Amino acid sequence: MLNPIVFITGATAGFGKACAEKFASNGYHVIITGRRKERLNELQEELEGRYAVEVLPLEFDVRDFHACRKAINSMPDDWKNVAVLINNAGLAMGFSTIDEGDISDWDTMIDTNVKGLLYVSKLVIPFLKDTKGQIINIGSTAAKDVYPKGNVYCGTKHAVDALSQAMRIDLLPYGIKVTAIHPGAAETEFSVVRFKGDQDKAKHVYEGYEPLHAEDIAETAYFCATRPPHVCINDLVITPTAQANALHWYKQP
Ligand code: NDP
Ligand code: 8X3
Repeated sequence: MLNPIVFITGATAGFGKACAEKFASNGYHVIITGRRKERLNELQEELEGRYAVEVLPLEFDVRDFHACRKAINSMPDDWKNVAVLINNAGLAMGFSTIDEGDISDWDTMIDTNVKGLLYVSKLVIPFLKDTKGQIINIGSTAAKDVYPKGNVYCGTKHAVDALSQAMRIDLLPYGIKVTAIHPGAAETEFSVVRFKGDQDKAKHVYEGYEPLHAEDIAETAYFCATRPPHVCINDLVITPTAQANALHWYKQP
């Protein structure tokens, strides 16, 4: 496989799916992962039909280390030549003050956003050592500021920020670049998941301004992945123009 390979977690929707499209359209072979097998198969068909690249779908839950290991170990050797890992799978679950938070929502966020990112990184870093590759972690503006009712989600994204810094230090000897991209509000399935299927509440998040589109983040990830070997973009915050940070907005009434 002569073309570079990108490994994207959470490619069944939102940023991950847009990254798969962006990298495939630029000649990357793409490993797409997520729990929804049908969506993975559809995306594989779509991308292979449209671009001269190969797509490897891997169905697994990032919260389950054994499942991560089984899926990643099952990859044919050709596919282990990973140049870029995009740790994107993640979610917010629930929106309440800390005293009213739901324990299982907390577990879901911590297990997915923090432990899942660590599990996949642990398994893919050996490949990146061989390719002198790059890790792109998707954080959030919630990694930089804490907002009311954001508590545990913000905690997990602050952890992604810290882990990105830690990876950058520890992986220096291997020439592995580590980039963290911290998006503000983007209209994906994110809020539908956070509000547990309540479409009205989800829609309300994006009213009165133009949110980011998933493609904006995909473009940014692709830019970061295509800098010359001596350049590493460490940390980027990208918001809608109407959003200054996790707390300050200008919304039209
Ligand atoms: P989406 O809900 O649209 O997509 C989330 C993706 O993550 C899906 O492909 C989903 O796949 C995958 N995923 C979730 N849980 C798991 C799991 N346990 N195992 C494997 N895959 C999982 O959200 P976004 O695209 O918006 O979010 C992507 C990342 O960006 C997340 O880390 C999020 O926190 C972050 N982010 C989002 C922002 C936004 O406003 N949208 C802003 C800042 C950061 P499946 O369900 O098939 O498993
Ligand atoms: C997602 C954006 O503002 O809901 O990370 O935290 S926000």
